[in-house]
Amino acid sequence: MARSVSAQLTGTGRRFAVAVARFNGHVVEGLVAGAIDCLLRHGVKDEDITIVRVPGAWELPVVVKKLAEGKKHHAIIALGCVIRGETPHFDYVAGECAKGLAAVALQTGVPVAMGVLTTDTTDQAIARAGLKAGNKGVDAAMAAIEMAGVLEQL
Ligand code: INI
Repeated sequence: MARSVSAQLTGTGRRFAVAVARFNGHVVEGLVAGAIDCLLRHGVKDEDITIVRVPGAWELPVVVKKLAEGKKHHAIIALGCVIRGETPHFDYVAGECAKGLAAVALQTGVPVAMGVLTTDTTDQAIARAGLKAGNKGVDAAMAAIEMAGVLEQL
């Protein structure tokens, strides 16, 4: 019979880091609240969560890399918000952030959950940070919990 690998959605006994971009903080703090609440409700202890704040989404990859290389966390959650309407260099900031986060996960083998909103408008961002369209911070935390469990089994 085929071997099937899938994870229980429990964070019990696991450690997570949350890297948070301060830019667009009014949106990002909704993502942080959602992610932390999700981790706690899935059994992660408060003292097993490390939160690191950086200026903007551009700075997330280097900090996530340092955290991943430290090998103290089972997964890392990156949270931020890049809004196209407010920046002519949206594509650079959002693109390099996403590429950098993906590269860190591949280079280190530590899962990095992508909780960086990239939207056209502030309203779209607010909607995805706990208002009308769910909370991308919760989604990222769930992905981090699942990936920690999957990797443990491989
Ligand atoms: N950083 C963001 O996280 N979101 C943005 O929308 C944004 N805009 O609009 O420019 C942004 N810029 C700052 C950038 O991430 C760096 O912090 C800055 O360039 C300093 O290196």
